Amino acid sequence: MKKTMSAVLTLVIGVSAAQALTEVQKKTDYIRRFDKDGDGKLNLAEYTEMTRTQLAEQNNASDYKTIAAERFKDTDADNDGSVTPEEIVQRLVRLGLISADADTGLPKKNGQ
Ligand SMILES: [Ca+2]
Repeated sequence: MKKTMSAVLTLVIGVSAAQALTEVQKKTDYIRRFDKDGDGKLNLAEYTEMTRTQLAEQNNASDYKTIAAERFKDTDADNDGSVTPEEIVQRLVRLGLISADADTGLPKKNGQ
């Protein structure tokens, strides 16, 4: 998993500040907790569980399935039915929810 983590950080933040690196790293670690089958990405069930947990932490868990489905669709950039940590982090950066060096231009996915 370390190799993938490194690739994620390199792709997502480029030469950005250490603070952004820490933020992306923390988020990626958090996302990986929900990868129950260990394939390196989240399917809808795994993503839904992550969303349910996040909303529960925010005391807003009533409609987590709808919210998860909407977010999952927005996150799954290549429409393959699973979302990678890269796709999740890129969405969060796009929405301004975490910081990264957006000026370098973010890749659409980790293709290599
Ligand atoms: Ca998975």
